[in-house]
Amino acid sequence: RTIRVSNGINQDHPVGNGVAKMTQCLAEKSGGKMKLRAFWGNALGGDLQATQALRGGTLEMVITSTSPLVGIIPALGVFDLPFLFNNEKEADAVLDGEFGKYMAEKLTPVGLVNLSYWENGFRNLTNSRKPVATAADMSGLKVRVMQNNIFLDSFKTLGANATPMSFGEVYAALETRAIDGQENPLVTIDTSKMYEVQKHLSLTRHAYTPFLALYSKKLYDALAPEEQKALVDCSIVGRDEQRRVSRDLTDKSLVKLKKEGMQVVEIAPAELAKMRAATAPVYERHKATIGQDTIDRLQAVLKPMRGN
Ligand code: KDG
Repeated sequence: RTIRVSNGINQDHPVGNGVAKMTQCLAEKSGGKMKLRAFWGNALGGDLQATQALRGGTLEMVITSTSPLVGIIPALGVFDLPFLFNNEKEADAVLDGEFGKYMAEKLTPVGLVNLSYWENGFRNLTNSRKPVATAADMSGLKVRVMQNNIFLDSFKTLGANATPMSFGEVYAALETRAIDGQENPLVTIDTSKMYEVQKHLSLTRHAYTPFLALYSKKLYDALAPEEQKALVDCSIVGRDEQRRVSRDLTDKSLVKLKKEGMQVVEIAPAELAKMRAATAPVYERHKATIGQDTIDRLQAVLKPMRGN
């Protein structure tokens, strides 16, 4: 079985490491009968388009951010809430535990099986016009965000001119100055070579996006139980490798971005606190769409970890 996997970034992104590890695992478990064939750089379409293909049963897998899928599963918007996670430990505890299972159960009714959660990561702002050290500095900046109302609301609240766009269009829009900036994890800014068209980097870590390792439910249900188990088990082997490489590469990507000439601004803690406070109302405005139960269950995981 050749399992086609769609993704929007390039093979040298940590997702490439995860896919390689998952492929090796599947070959071992299936005696070479199951393998992944990855299509990089949105070759099979953007995240939302590929996900719709899974639902139709015309594509096996996509590794996608949760953010573009909120039109299908509104509860996924919980992961777009600004400054939700403080660190990867919190993200892993939420995603790999009961809450992750609870969210995965919302995907099967819409034709999607989430094999495991991989890591897109903590997102940072880049732009071509000026250093951004405060929310006030964002005023007037035309910033691309994922096609997602919570990201739109968060960046408008911070004072930016937020513009929704699929990931595949971002590099060209930055190059032609149709937009001034965008926001993504450092490993994506690095492996998508955004340093070629972006001068300024602000280490905002304003959101943590998970990746969903999704399989078409139509196609998954047609597999033998041992094939299904191999996919889930090997997606977890891939996940652990992908997160390891992503966290190892993050610091190296920052060094590289500086070497490539990006001016890096560390946001002062007092300024980050102001950004958190400014975007706190975003939670209130979107909780009905996300669902109070979803928010409560996520907070129930975080509270004990934070000693409150
Ligand atoms: O397929 C995954 C990519 O599209 C991912 O990088 C999405 O973070 C993303 C963005 O900014 O659209």
